[in-house]
Amino acid sequence: MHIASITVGLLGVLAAGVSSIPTSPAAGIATRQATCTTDNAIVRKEWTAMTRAERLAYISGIKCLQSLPSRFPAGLIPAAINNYDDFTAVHINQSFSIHISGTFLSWHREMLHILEGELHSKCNYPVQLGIPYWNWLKDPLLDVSPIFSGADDTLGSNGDPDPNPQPIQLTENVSIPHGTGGLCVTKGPFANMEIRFGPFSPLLIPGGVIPANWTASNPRCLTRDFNPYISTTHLNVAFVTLLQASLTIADFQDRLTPTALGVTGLGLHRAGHLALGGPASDFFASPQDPSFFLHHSQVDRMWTIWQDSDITSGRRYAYNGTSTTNSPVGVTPEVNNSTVITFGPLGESISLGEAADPMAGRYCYRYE
Ligand SMILES: *[C@@H]1O[C@H](CO)[C@@H](O)[C@H](O)[C@H]1NC(C)=O
Ligand SMILES: *[C@@H]1O[C@H](CO)[C@@H](O)[C@H](O)[C@H]1NC(C)=O
Ligand SMILES: *[C@@H]1O[C@H](CO)[C@@H](O)[C@H](O)[C@H]1NC(C)=O
Ligand SMILES: *[C@@H]1O[C@H](CO)[C@@H](O)[C@H](O)[C@H]1NC(C)=O
Ligand SMILES: *[C@@H]1O[C@H](CO)[C@@H](O)[C@H](O)[C@H]1NC(C)=O
Ligand SMILES: *[C@@H]1O[C@H](CO)[C@@H](O)[C@H](O)[C@H]1NC(C)=O
Ligand SMILES: [Cu+2]
Repeated sequence: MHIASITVGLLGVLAAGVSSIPTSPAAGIATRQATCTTDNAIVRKEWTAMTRAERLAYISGIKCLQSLPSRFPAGLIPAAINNYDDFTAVHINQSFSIHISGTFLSWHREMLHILEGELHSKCNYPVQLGIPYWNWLKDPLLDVSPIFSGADDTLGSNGDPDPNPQPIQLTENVSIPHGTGGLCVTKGPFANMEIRFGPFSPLLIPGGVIPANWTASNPRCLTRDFNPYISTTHLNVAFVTLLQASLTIADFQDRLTPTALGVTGLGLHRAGHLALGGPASDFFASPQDPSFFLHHSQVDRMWTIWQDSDITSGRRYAYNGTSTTNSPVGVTPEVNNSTVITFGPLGESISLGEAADPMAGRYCYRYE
């Protein structure tokens, strides 16, 4: 299926009258896909390993997407005003198939790839540079964090402190201590950024149904609520070691996002979301916080490392679960290499098999 998009990309370049095909981003990516090597792969760097100029390019790339129009038909999704919002819209719409399911890792990998491609093709983001990642172990959620201090080359600060903080309810019977913020992000490039989707209560999750008014616009500021309890007790080296020691993809997925909260911890994927708080911890609408993509880049890095560590025993094409959240029996079939995942107006549909290898087929990126 990726052949079609390369053709369209080249035609687009030709139609635009660009004479030097090999230097255009679209043609460059097509060329790299044919012969992907360590040398020509897009490099996804840890945030602190990027130069200041690279960090600023990423920040302005996200702002660029926020300045471009939504790709949904006008009026269909009132909360989706811009191209960046489209990622949240597509994510919300598929919430109950792409989480705690057999499609989770593949779907989020492709979503990152689409964002990365749009940064390259529309927003002047350097073509050899990929989406950065948030190394949970290296960049804790502190006021001095290179990702979250609120300086001009960060993703913005914690939210301002809530004078009346309440415990955070995760399920009917499970709650966690409140964080140290809670109100609007007021420092850094995304200070007072407007978000419009949700908020959606986590108590909606067991019902498995997206609220009918999910497309409605509810403009407000981006908030965060950094949670030191979560980052120290759940987002730590012991859990990363346990994750990488997984012998099966079922265990690997379960250590990222366990179905049963509290039995084996929160899972690293869920803990990252909850450590940030605010919309970043919204099961449905989390891509609204730009840190979403750095967190998921780290999740994808974890998967990449695990896949690469034992390719002979089939980790590359290992799957477990169905296309429905919590993978209940008999609702949707067990996924396999041919299961198709979709991306609305953001991109073509692909099979899980096409999302299995960061260094082959439609992808050519590596983590550094
Ligand atoms: C939501 O997803 C379904 C398929 O799962 C699709 O048919 C529908 O068009 C999507 N809606 C929007 C608004 O993207
Ligand atoms: C929450 O606790 C109550 C009282 O113990 C129990 O009846 C209920 O089933 C629990 N809910 C869930 C989702 O486990
Ligand atoms: C959607 O409906 C719920 C339930 O009626 C309501 O609480 C919420 O404010 C509505 N959301 C928006 C964005 O209108
Ligand atoms: C997925 O993993 C679970 C738990 O290990 C297991 O019971 C189930 O059989 C697996 N499904 C497939 C298709 O391998
Ligand atoms: C993949 O799953 C689908 C749906 O259950 C099934 O029709 C198909 O035969 C499976 N393919 C393989 C190769 O097992
Ligand atoms: C899975 O699908 C990919 C892409 O279509 C293909 O390259 C690969 O050989 C398939 N692997 C298995 C084990 O079926
Ligand atoms: Cu998600």
